[in-house]
This record gives sequence, structure tokens and C-alpha cells, in this order.
Amino acid sequence: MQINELKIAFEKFYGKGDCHVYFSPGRVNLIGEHTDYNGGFVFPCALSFGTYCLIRKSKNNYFQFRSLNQDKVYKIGFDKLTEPLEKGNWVNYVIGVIAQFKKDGLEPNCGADVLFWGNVPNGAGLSSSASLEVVTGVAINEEYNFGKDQLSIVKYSQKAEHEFAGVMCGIMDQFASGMGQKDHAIYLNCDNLEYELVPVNLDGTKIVIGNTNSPHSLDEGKYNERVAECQAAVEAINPSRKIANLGELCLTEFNSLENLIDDKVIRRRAHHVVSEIERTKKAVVELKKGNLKEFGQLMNGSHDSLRDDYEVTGHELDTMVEAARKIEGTIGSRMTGGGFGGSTVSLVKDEYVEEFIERVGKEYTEKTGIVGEFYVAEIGDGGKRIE
Ligand code: GAF
Repeated sequence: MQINELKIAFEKFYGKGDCHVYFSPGRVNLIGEHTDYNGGFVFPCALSFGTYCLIRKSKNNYFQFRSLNQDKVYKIGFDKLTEPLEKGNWVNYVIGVIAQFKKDGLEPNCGADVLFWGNVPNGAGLSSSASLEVVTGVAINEEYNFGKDQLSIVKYSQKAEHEFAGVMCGIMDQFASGMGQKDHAIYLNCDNLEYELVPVNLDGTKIVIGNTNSPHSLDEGKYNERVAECQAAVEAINPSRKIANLGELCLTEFNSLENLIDDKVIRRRAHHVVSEIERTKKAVVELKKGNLKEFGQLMNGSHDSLRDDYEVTGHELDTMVEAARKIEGTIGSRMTGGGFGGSTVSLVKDEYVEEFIERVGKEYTEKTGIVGEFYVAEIGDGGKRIE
């Protein structure tokens, strides 16, 4: 949809007059998966698709929220902006963010009419929820002159996810949505939030996202289970070596300590995290050198570790990745995001992209009975006002 069409829809719901338009992107993570909540490194980029928010302040003492992706309108009074509605309701991401401003003593002094529209496919593992949270935070901050910086909004958004959606996520998705920059990936240290914007100069290569259309849902508990398993690994190691999280260990150290973890499953989970952090660091070095071949190998290693050690891939993601790796022009292919369904990300030589989409799509459907979707990623900017 074009911005003009969104404005027409806004006026249809809320009446004639000006409104401001904000946008925050979804993200694709190139490498560094399930490392963020372990104080490790990630390497995501903001996408050119995401969530739009059209907003106009009103004289009411309530907010009106609508989404063109949903059919209900929500009228929410200021006193109701402190707790979630029923589980799974999309509005929780919105009020979850406004609640964080309130906790900081930043109370809206009037209501607003708000319309959202998103073009990140839901459940595709491309952070539709983070883009909704961040666009809400950016819009509320600017409309009400709350004066928070972008990083505070990123943190509010992560908290909204914890407190209003019950997903104990790391900070990667909200950070990418808030801080992304066109044609750059973000090399982020999730321990201290220091980051570097690395130009993604892929030289004859495209980033192809494959949506398995097998929805991933992080609130089903498996994500939080992985978070808890990593914590269990830390606790098992702690009597010998005091660490706050697994990101403090390099692989050599981990190898010398892993026998402290009795539970073999927990040991494999921790092995994934520590090895993935090493792969991510190496991948960034290789990308900067222009060594895409090695970058692709590390992407492949990442997927295999997520499949074997971390067990978050599943039949659909594995099938799509296996099909992708059969194409001559594929440099690397892996799942991206939380997993348990969702999307893959592949680096594909330009001249093979068409063949890739056709053949991977065909094999994927033959083997799973599901029709996948493919997008050639464009790396965009983080959340901001666009009109
Ligand atoms: C999800 C989470 F929201 C992120 O914080 C991150 O942990 C990711 O899964 C896995 O890398 O997208």
C-alpha cells in the first residue's frame, strides 16, 4: 500500500485532517542466532518492509487503535494502559510500549487516533512484532515530545515484549528495527550494546529470504524454554567459573568446562551459543574482507548448529535450507530469527536468484505440501517519522 492510500484509510476511520506517518522495519539476521539473550553477538539488518503508524492527537482521554491487518477497533483509556489485554492480542505490543513511558513518568496529556499497517508477513520470523513496538515508541515519543533517545525506545520495546507478550526475548529484533541503517548490517554486542554499522557490500550477490509459511510463534513457550536452558548451563558452570552468561566464554574455555553440565541436552544448547558467537565474530571479519565464500560457510555452520545442538529448526526450515544448498549459486543458507518455523536467509549470486526461487520453491512444496514465498531483501533504515 502507498502512503496516500494509508492516509485515505486513516481519514475514513477518523475523519478529515492531518496526521503524521511513522515507519519501523522488520529485520533479517544474517548470523548470530539465539546469542542475544546470552550476552553474545548478532548481525542483523533492518528490512525495507515493516510497520507504518499514522497518528493524530485528539481531545479524548483515550487512544483509538486500529490496524488494517486486523478488523477490530480498540478504545483504550489512560488507566488501562498498564496491563495486557488477552494473550495473543496484537494491541498488547502497542500498549506494552506506552506503558513503559508511563512507568518513567511520561504520561500522555491527551488521547490519539492511531492506524497501523504492516507488510512484514506475520509469523515469518522477520520481527513484525518488534517493528510494531518500535514504531509505536517512536511515534509516541515524538508526538508527545517525551524526549527519549532511540535506544531508550528500543529498550522499552523489548520490555513490552517481556511484560505484555510474555516472550523473554533478547534485544536484537528491537535494536535492528530501531537502529538499522540502509545498506548496513549491525554488528551488535548484546552484552554492552556497543555496535558497529558494517556496509553490506555483497558484490554480485543478493540476500534472499525464504518464508516457509509455517508460522513460528514464540509465545508457545519453546523460546522461553531455550532461555531457561541457557541459564541452567550458566548455573552448572558457576561453581567452577563465575559467569553471568554464556557469552563470556570462548569455545576453548567452554570445552574445558562443559563436563560440569551433566544434562547432555543443556550441554548441547550451550555449545550452540558459544560456537555461534565465534562464528558470528568470524563472519563479520570475513565480510569486511569481502570473503563471501567463507561468510556463506559460516552461515551454513550456524544452521547446522541450530538444527543439531539447539533444535529450533524443524522439517520445513531444514527442507528449505537443504534445497537452497543444492543450487550452484548459493553461497550460504540458514534459518533466521527465533526458529520453529519462520524464514530462511540465503546469499545467492545474482544470476542464480531466479533459478533459486523457482527450484527451491518447487522442492520445498513437493516435500512439505506448503507453498513458500521468497523476497530479495533490501536493507533499509531504522524507525522514524516519514511524513
Ligand atoms: C527472536 C527473539 F526475539 C530475538 O531476541 C532473538 O533471540 C532471536 O529470536 C534468535 O536469535 O527473534
